Amino acid sequence: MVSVYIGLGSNLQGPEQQLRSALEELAAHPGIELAAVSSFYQSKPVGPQDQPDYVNAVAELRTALPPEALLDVLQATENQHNRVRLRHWGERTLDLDILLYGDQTLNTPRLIVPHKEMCNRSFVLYPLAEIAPQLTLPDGRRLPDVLRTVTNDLLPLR
Ligand code: ROI
Repeated sequence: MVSVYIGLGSNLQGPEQQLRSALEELAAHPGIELAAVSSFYQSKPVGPQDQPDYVNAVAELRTALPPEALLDVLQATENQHNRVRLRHWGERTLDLDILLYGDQTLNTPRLIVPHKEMCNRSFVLYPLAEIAPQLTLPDGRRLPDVLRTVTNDLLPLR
């Protein structure tokens, strides 16, 4: 079993409910244990500003599924949510990104782990720190040190 951290994001079609039902679907998968879920946060869009704010969260999954099998499950879940993605870095119904897969580094045509942008994004780092405050990244950097390089511009949801 490995601990996997995933990022969840949505800014269309009831973002909060999109995240809640995605988490329920993942928890119901026989090969996945939902170990922790962060608070939900409202965040300003990274990318074009003429799109709704996002709701973001991070979850810890425990699984024996290999990375690409887990990716298949996440993509099937996105598709069940009638994922629409209107433009590059634009609005979307549901995004499920593998951020970290244990302490492994992966680089395949389908999957790059750690997620390329995670260390630049407040909407990933702050929810991640909430559920894994002492995490060390595969490159040896400690999460609290990375966190200090990024402004916390998130709003707790409600
Ligand atoms: N911006 C925010 N705030 N949250 C996201 O989840 C998100 N996802 C994306 C892009 C379009 C880059 N911007 C985002 O994919």
